[in-house]
Amino acid sequence: MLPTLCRDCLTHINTDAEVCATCGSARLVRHAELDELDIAHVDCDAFYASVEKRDDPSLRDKPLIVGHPGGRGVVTTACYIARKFGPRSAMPMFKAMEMCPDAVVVKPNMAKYKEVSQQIRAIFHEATPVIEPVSMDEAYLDLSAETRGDGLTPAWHLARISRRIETDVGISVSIGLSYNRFLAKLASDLEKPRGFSVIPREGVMEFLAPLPVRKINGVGEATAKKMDADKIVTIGDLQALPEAQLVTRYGKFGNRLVQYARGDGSRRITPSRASKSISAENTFRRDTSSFQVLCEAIEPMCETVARRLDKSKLAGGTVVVKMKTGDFQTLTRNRKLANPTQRADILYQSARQLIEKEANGRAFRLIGVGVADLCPATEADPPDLFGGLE
Ligand code: TTP
Ligand code: MG
Repeated sequence: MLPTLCRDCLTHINTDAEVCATCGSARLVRHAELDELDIAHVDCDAFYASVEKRDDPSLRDKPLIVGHPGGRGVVTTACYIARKFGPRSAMPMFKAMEMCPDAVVVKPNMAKYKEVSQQIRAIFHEATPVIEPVSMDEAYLDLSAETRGDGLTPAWHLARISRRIETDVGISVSIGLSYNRFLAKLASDLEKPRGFSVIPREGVMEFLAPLPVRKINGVGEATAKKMDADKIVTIGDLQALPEAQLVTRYGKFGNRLVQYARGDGSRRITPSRASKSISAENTFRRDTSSFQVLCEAIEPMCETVARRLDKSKLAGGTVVVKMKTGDFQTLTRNRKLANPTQRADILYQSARQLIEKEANGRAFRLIGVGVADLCPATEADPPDLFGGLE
């Protein structure tokens, strides 16, 4: 019996049945390696168009193109109904309209897509802190046990993400699950829309062999043309060529192509640094100007921040102190650390120095400590700094 998960009710199924005994759904993911694979890529389906359809249900069953109509405009995206007639992203609008004259055209609304993107990211964060957004509508997720710290499987989290995005945000995503980034990204594109594809370790070269080389992330139009000329059409064609030949012809990318063709690639997911911070703060019962009281207040906050960093497998590269004066002015002071840290004592020492400069007799009603410039915990607190004792 192969590990199987129902994508609709999130039940792990212990039979070979074709439908879920709990909810009757046939949307099952079944694979021998399902519970071992932990690197995922999630990509929204026809992102801009899906958001527009969500907000105007009269568009739901119509071919929809998002872009600036007329003139020299190009298609930003086409919904899956319109795609049947040929329109694609980056195609001149006039050409798309020739192919699909009945298409409804809606202008892009970037502010709205950005908001949706943030909502989606918050849903990813419920599964793992190790998320690397690639663009507004796609991200890599590291769902290895060390990053999650719960007993649930990566596939369960992914099915839940997909279900939550459908119910709470109102659009759909496609999921790729594998053991490295390259394969996860490739997988998410295999069954669009509403897909959930798994690329296993076992037999990976055979799996990849029939796929077109254009499926490889990084093979753009120019490289694809060059490959056409070299009669490299499928990943199998790449597998058959000697590495030296590919390197001579495609430079450094040739090495990567060789790796990809074998199913090798990086697993490293780097959480976005700028978009997140972790902090704690407290309002005093009575305003205080005492440096000592301020420092005593931040000590437990540094512990809290350190604990949350540890739990999220992240480290902070910059310490941030926030202070609000009795007359409601907010001061924010930053200090970049020599190395990203997870340690409460290092946070405390830096925060203390920042506070010292501000505690010049003014009374404060609130103080907070946080970290920004987040990065993976593996980059934190190099042990040699502490004589190998840490
Ligand atoms: P994509 O994920 O490439 O495309 P998509 O989400 O529309 O469709 P798919 O189901 O194939 O993933 O890009 C995300 C959004 O980025 C897309 O909705 C519109 C925008 N975009 C452009 O503005 N120009 C482009 O050339 C592309 C490719 C995308
Ligand atoms: Mg997309």
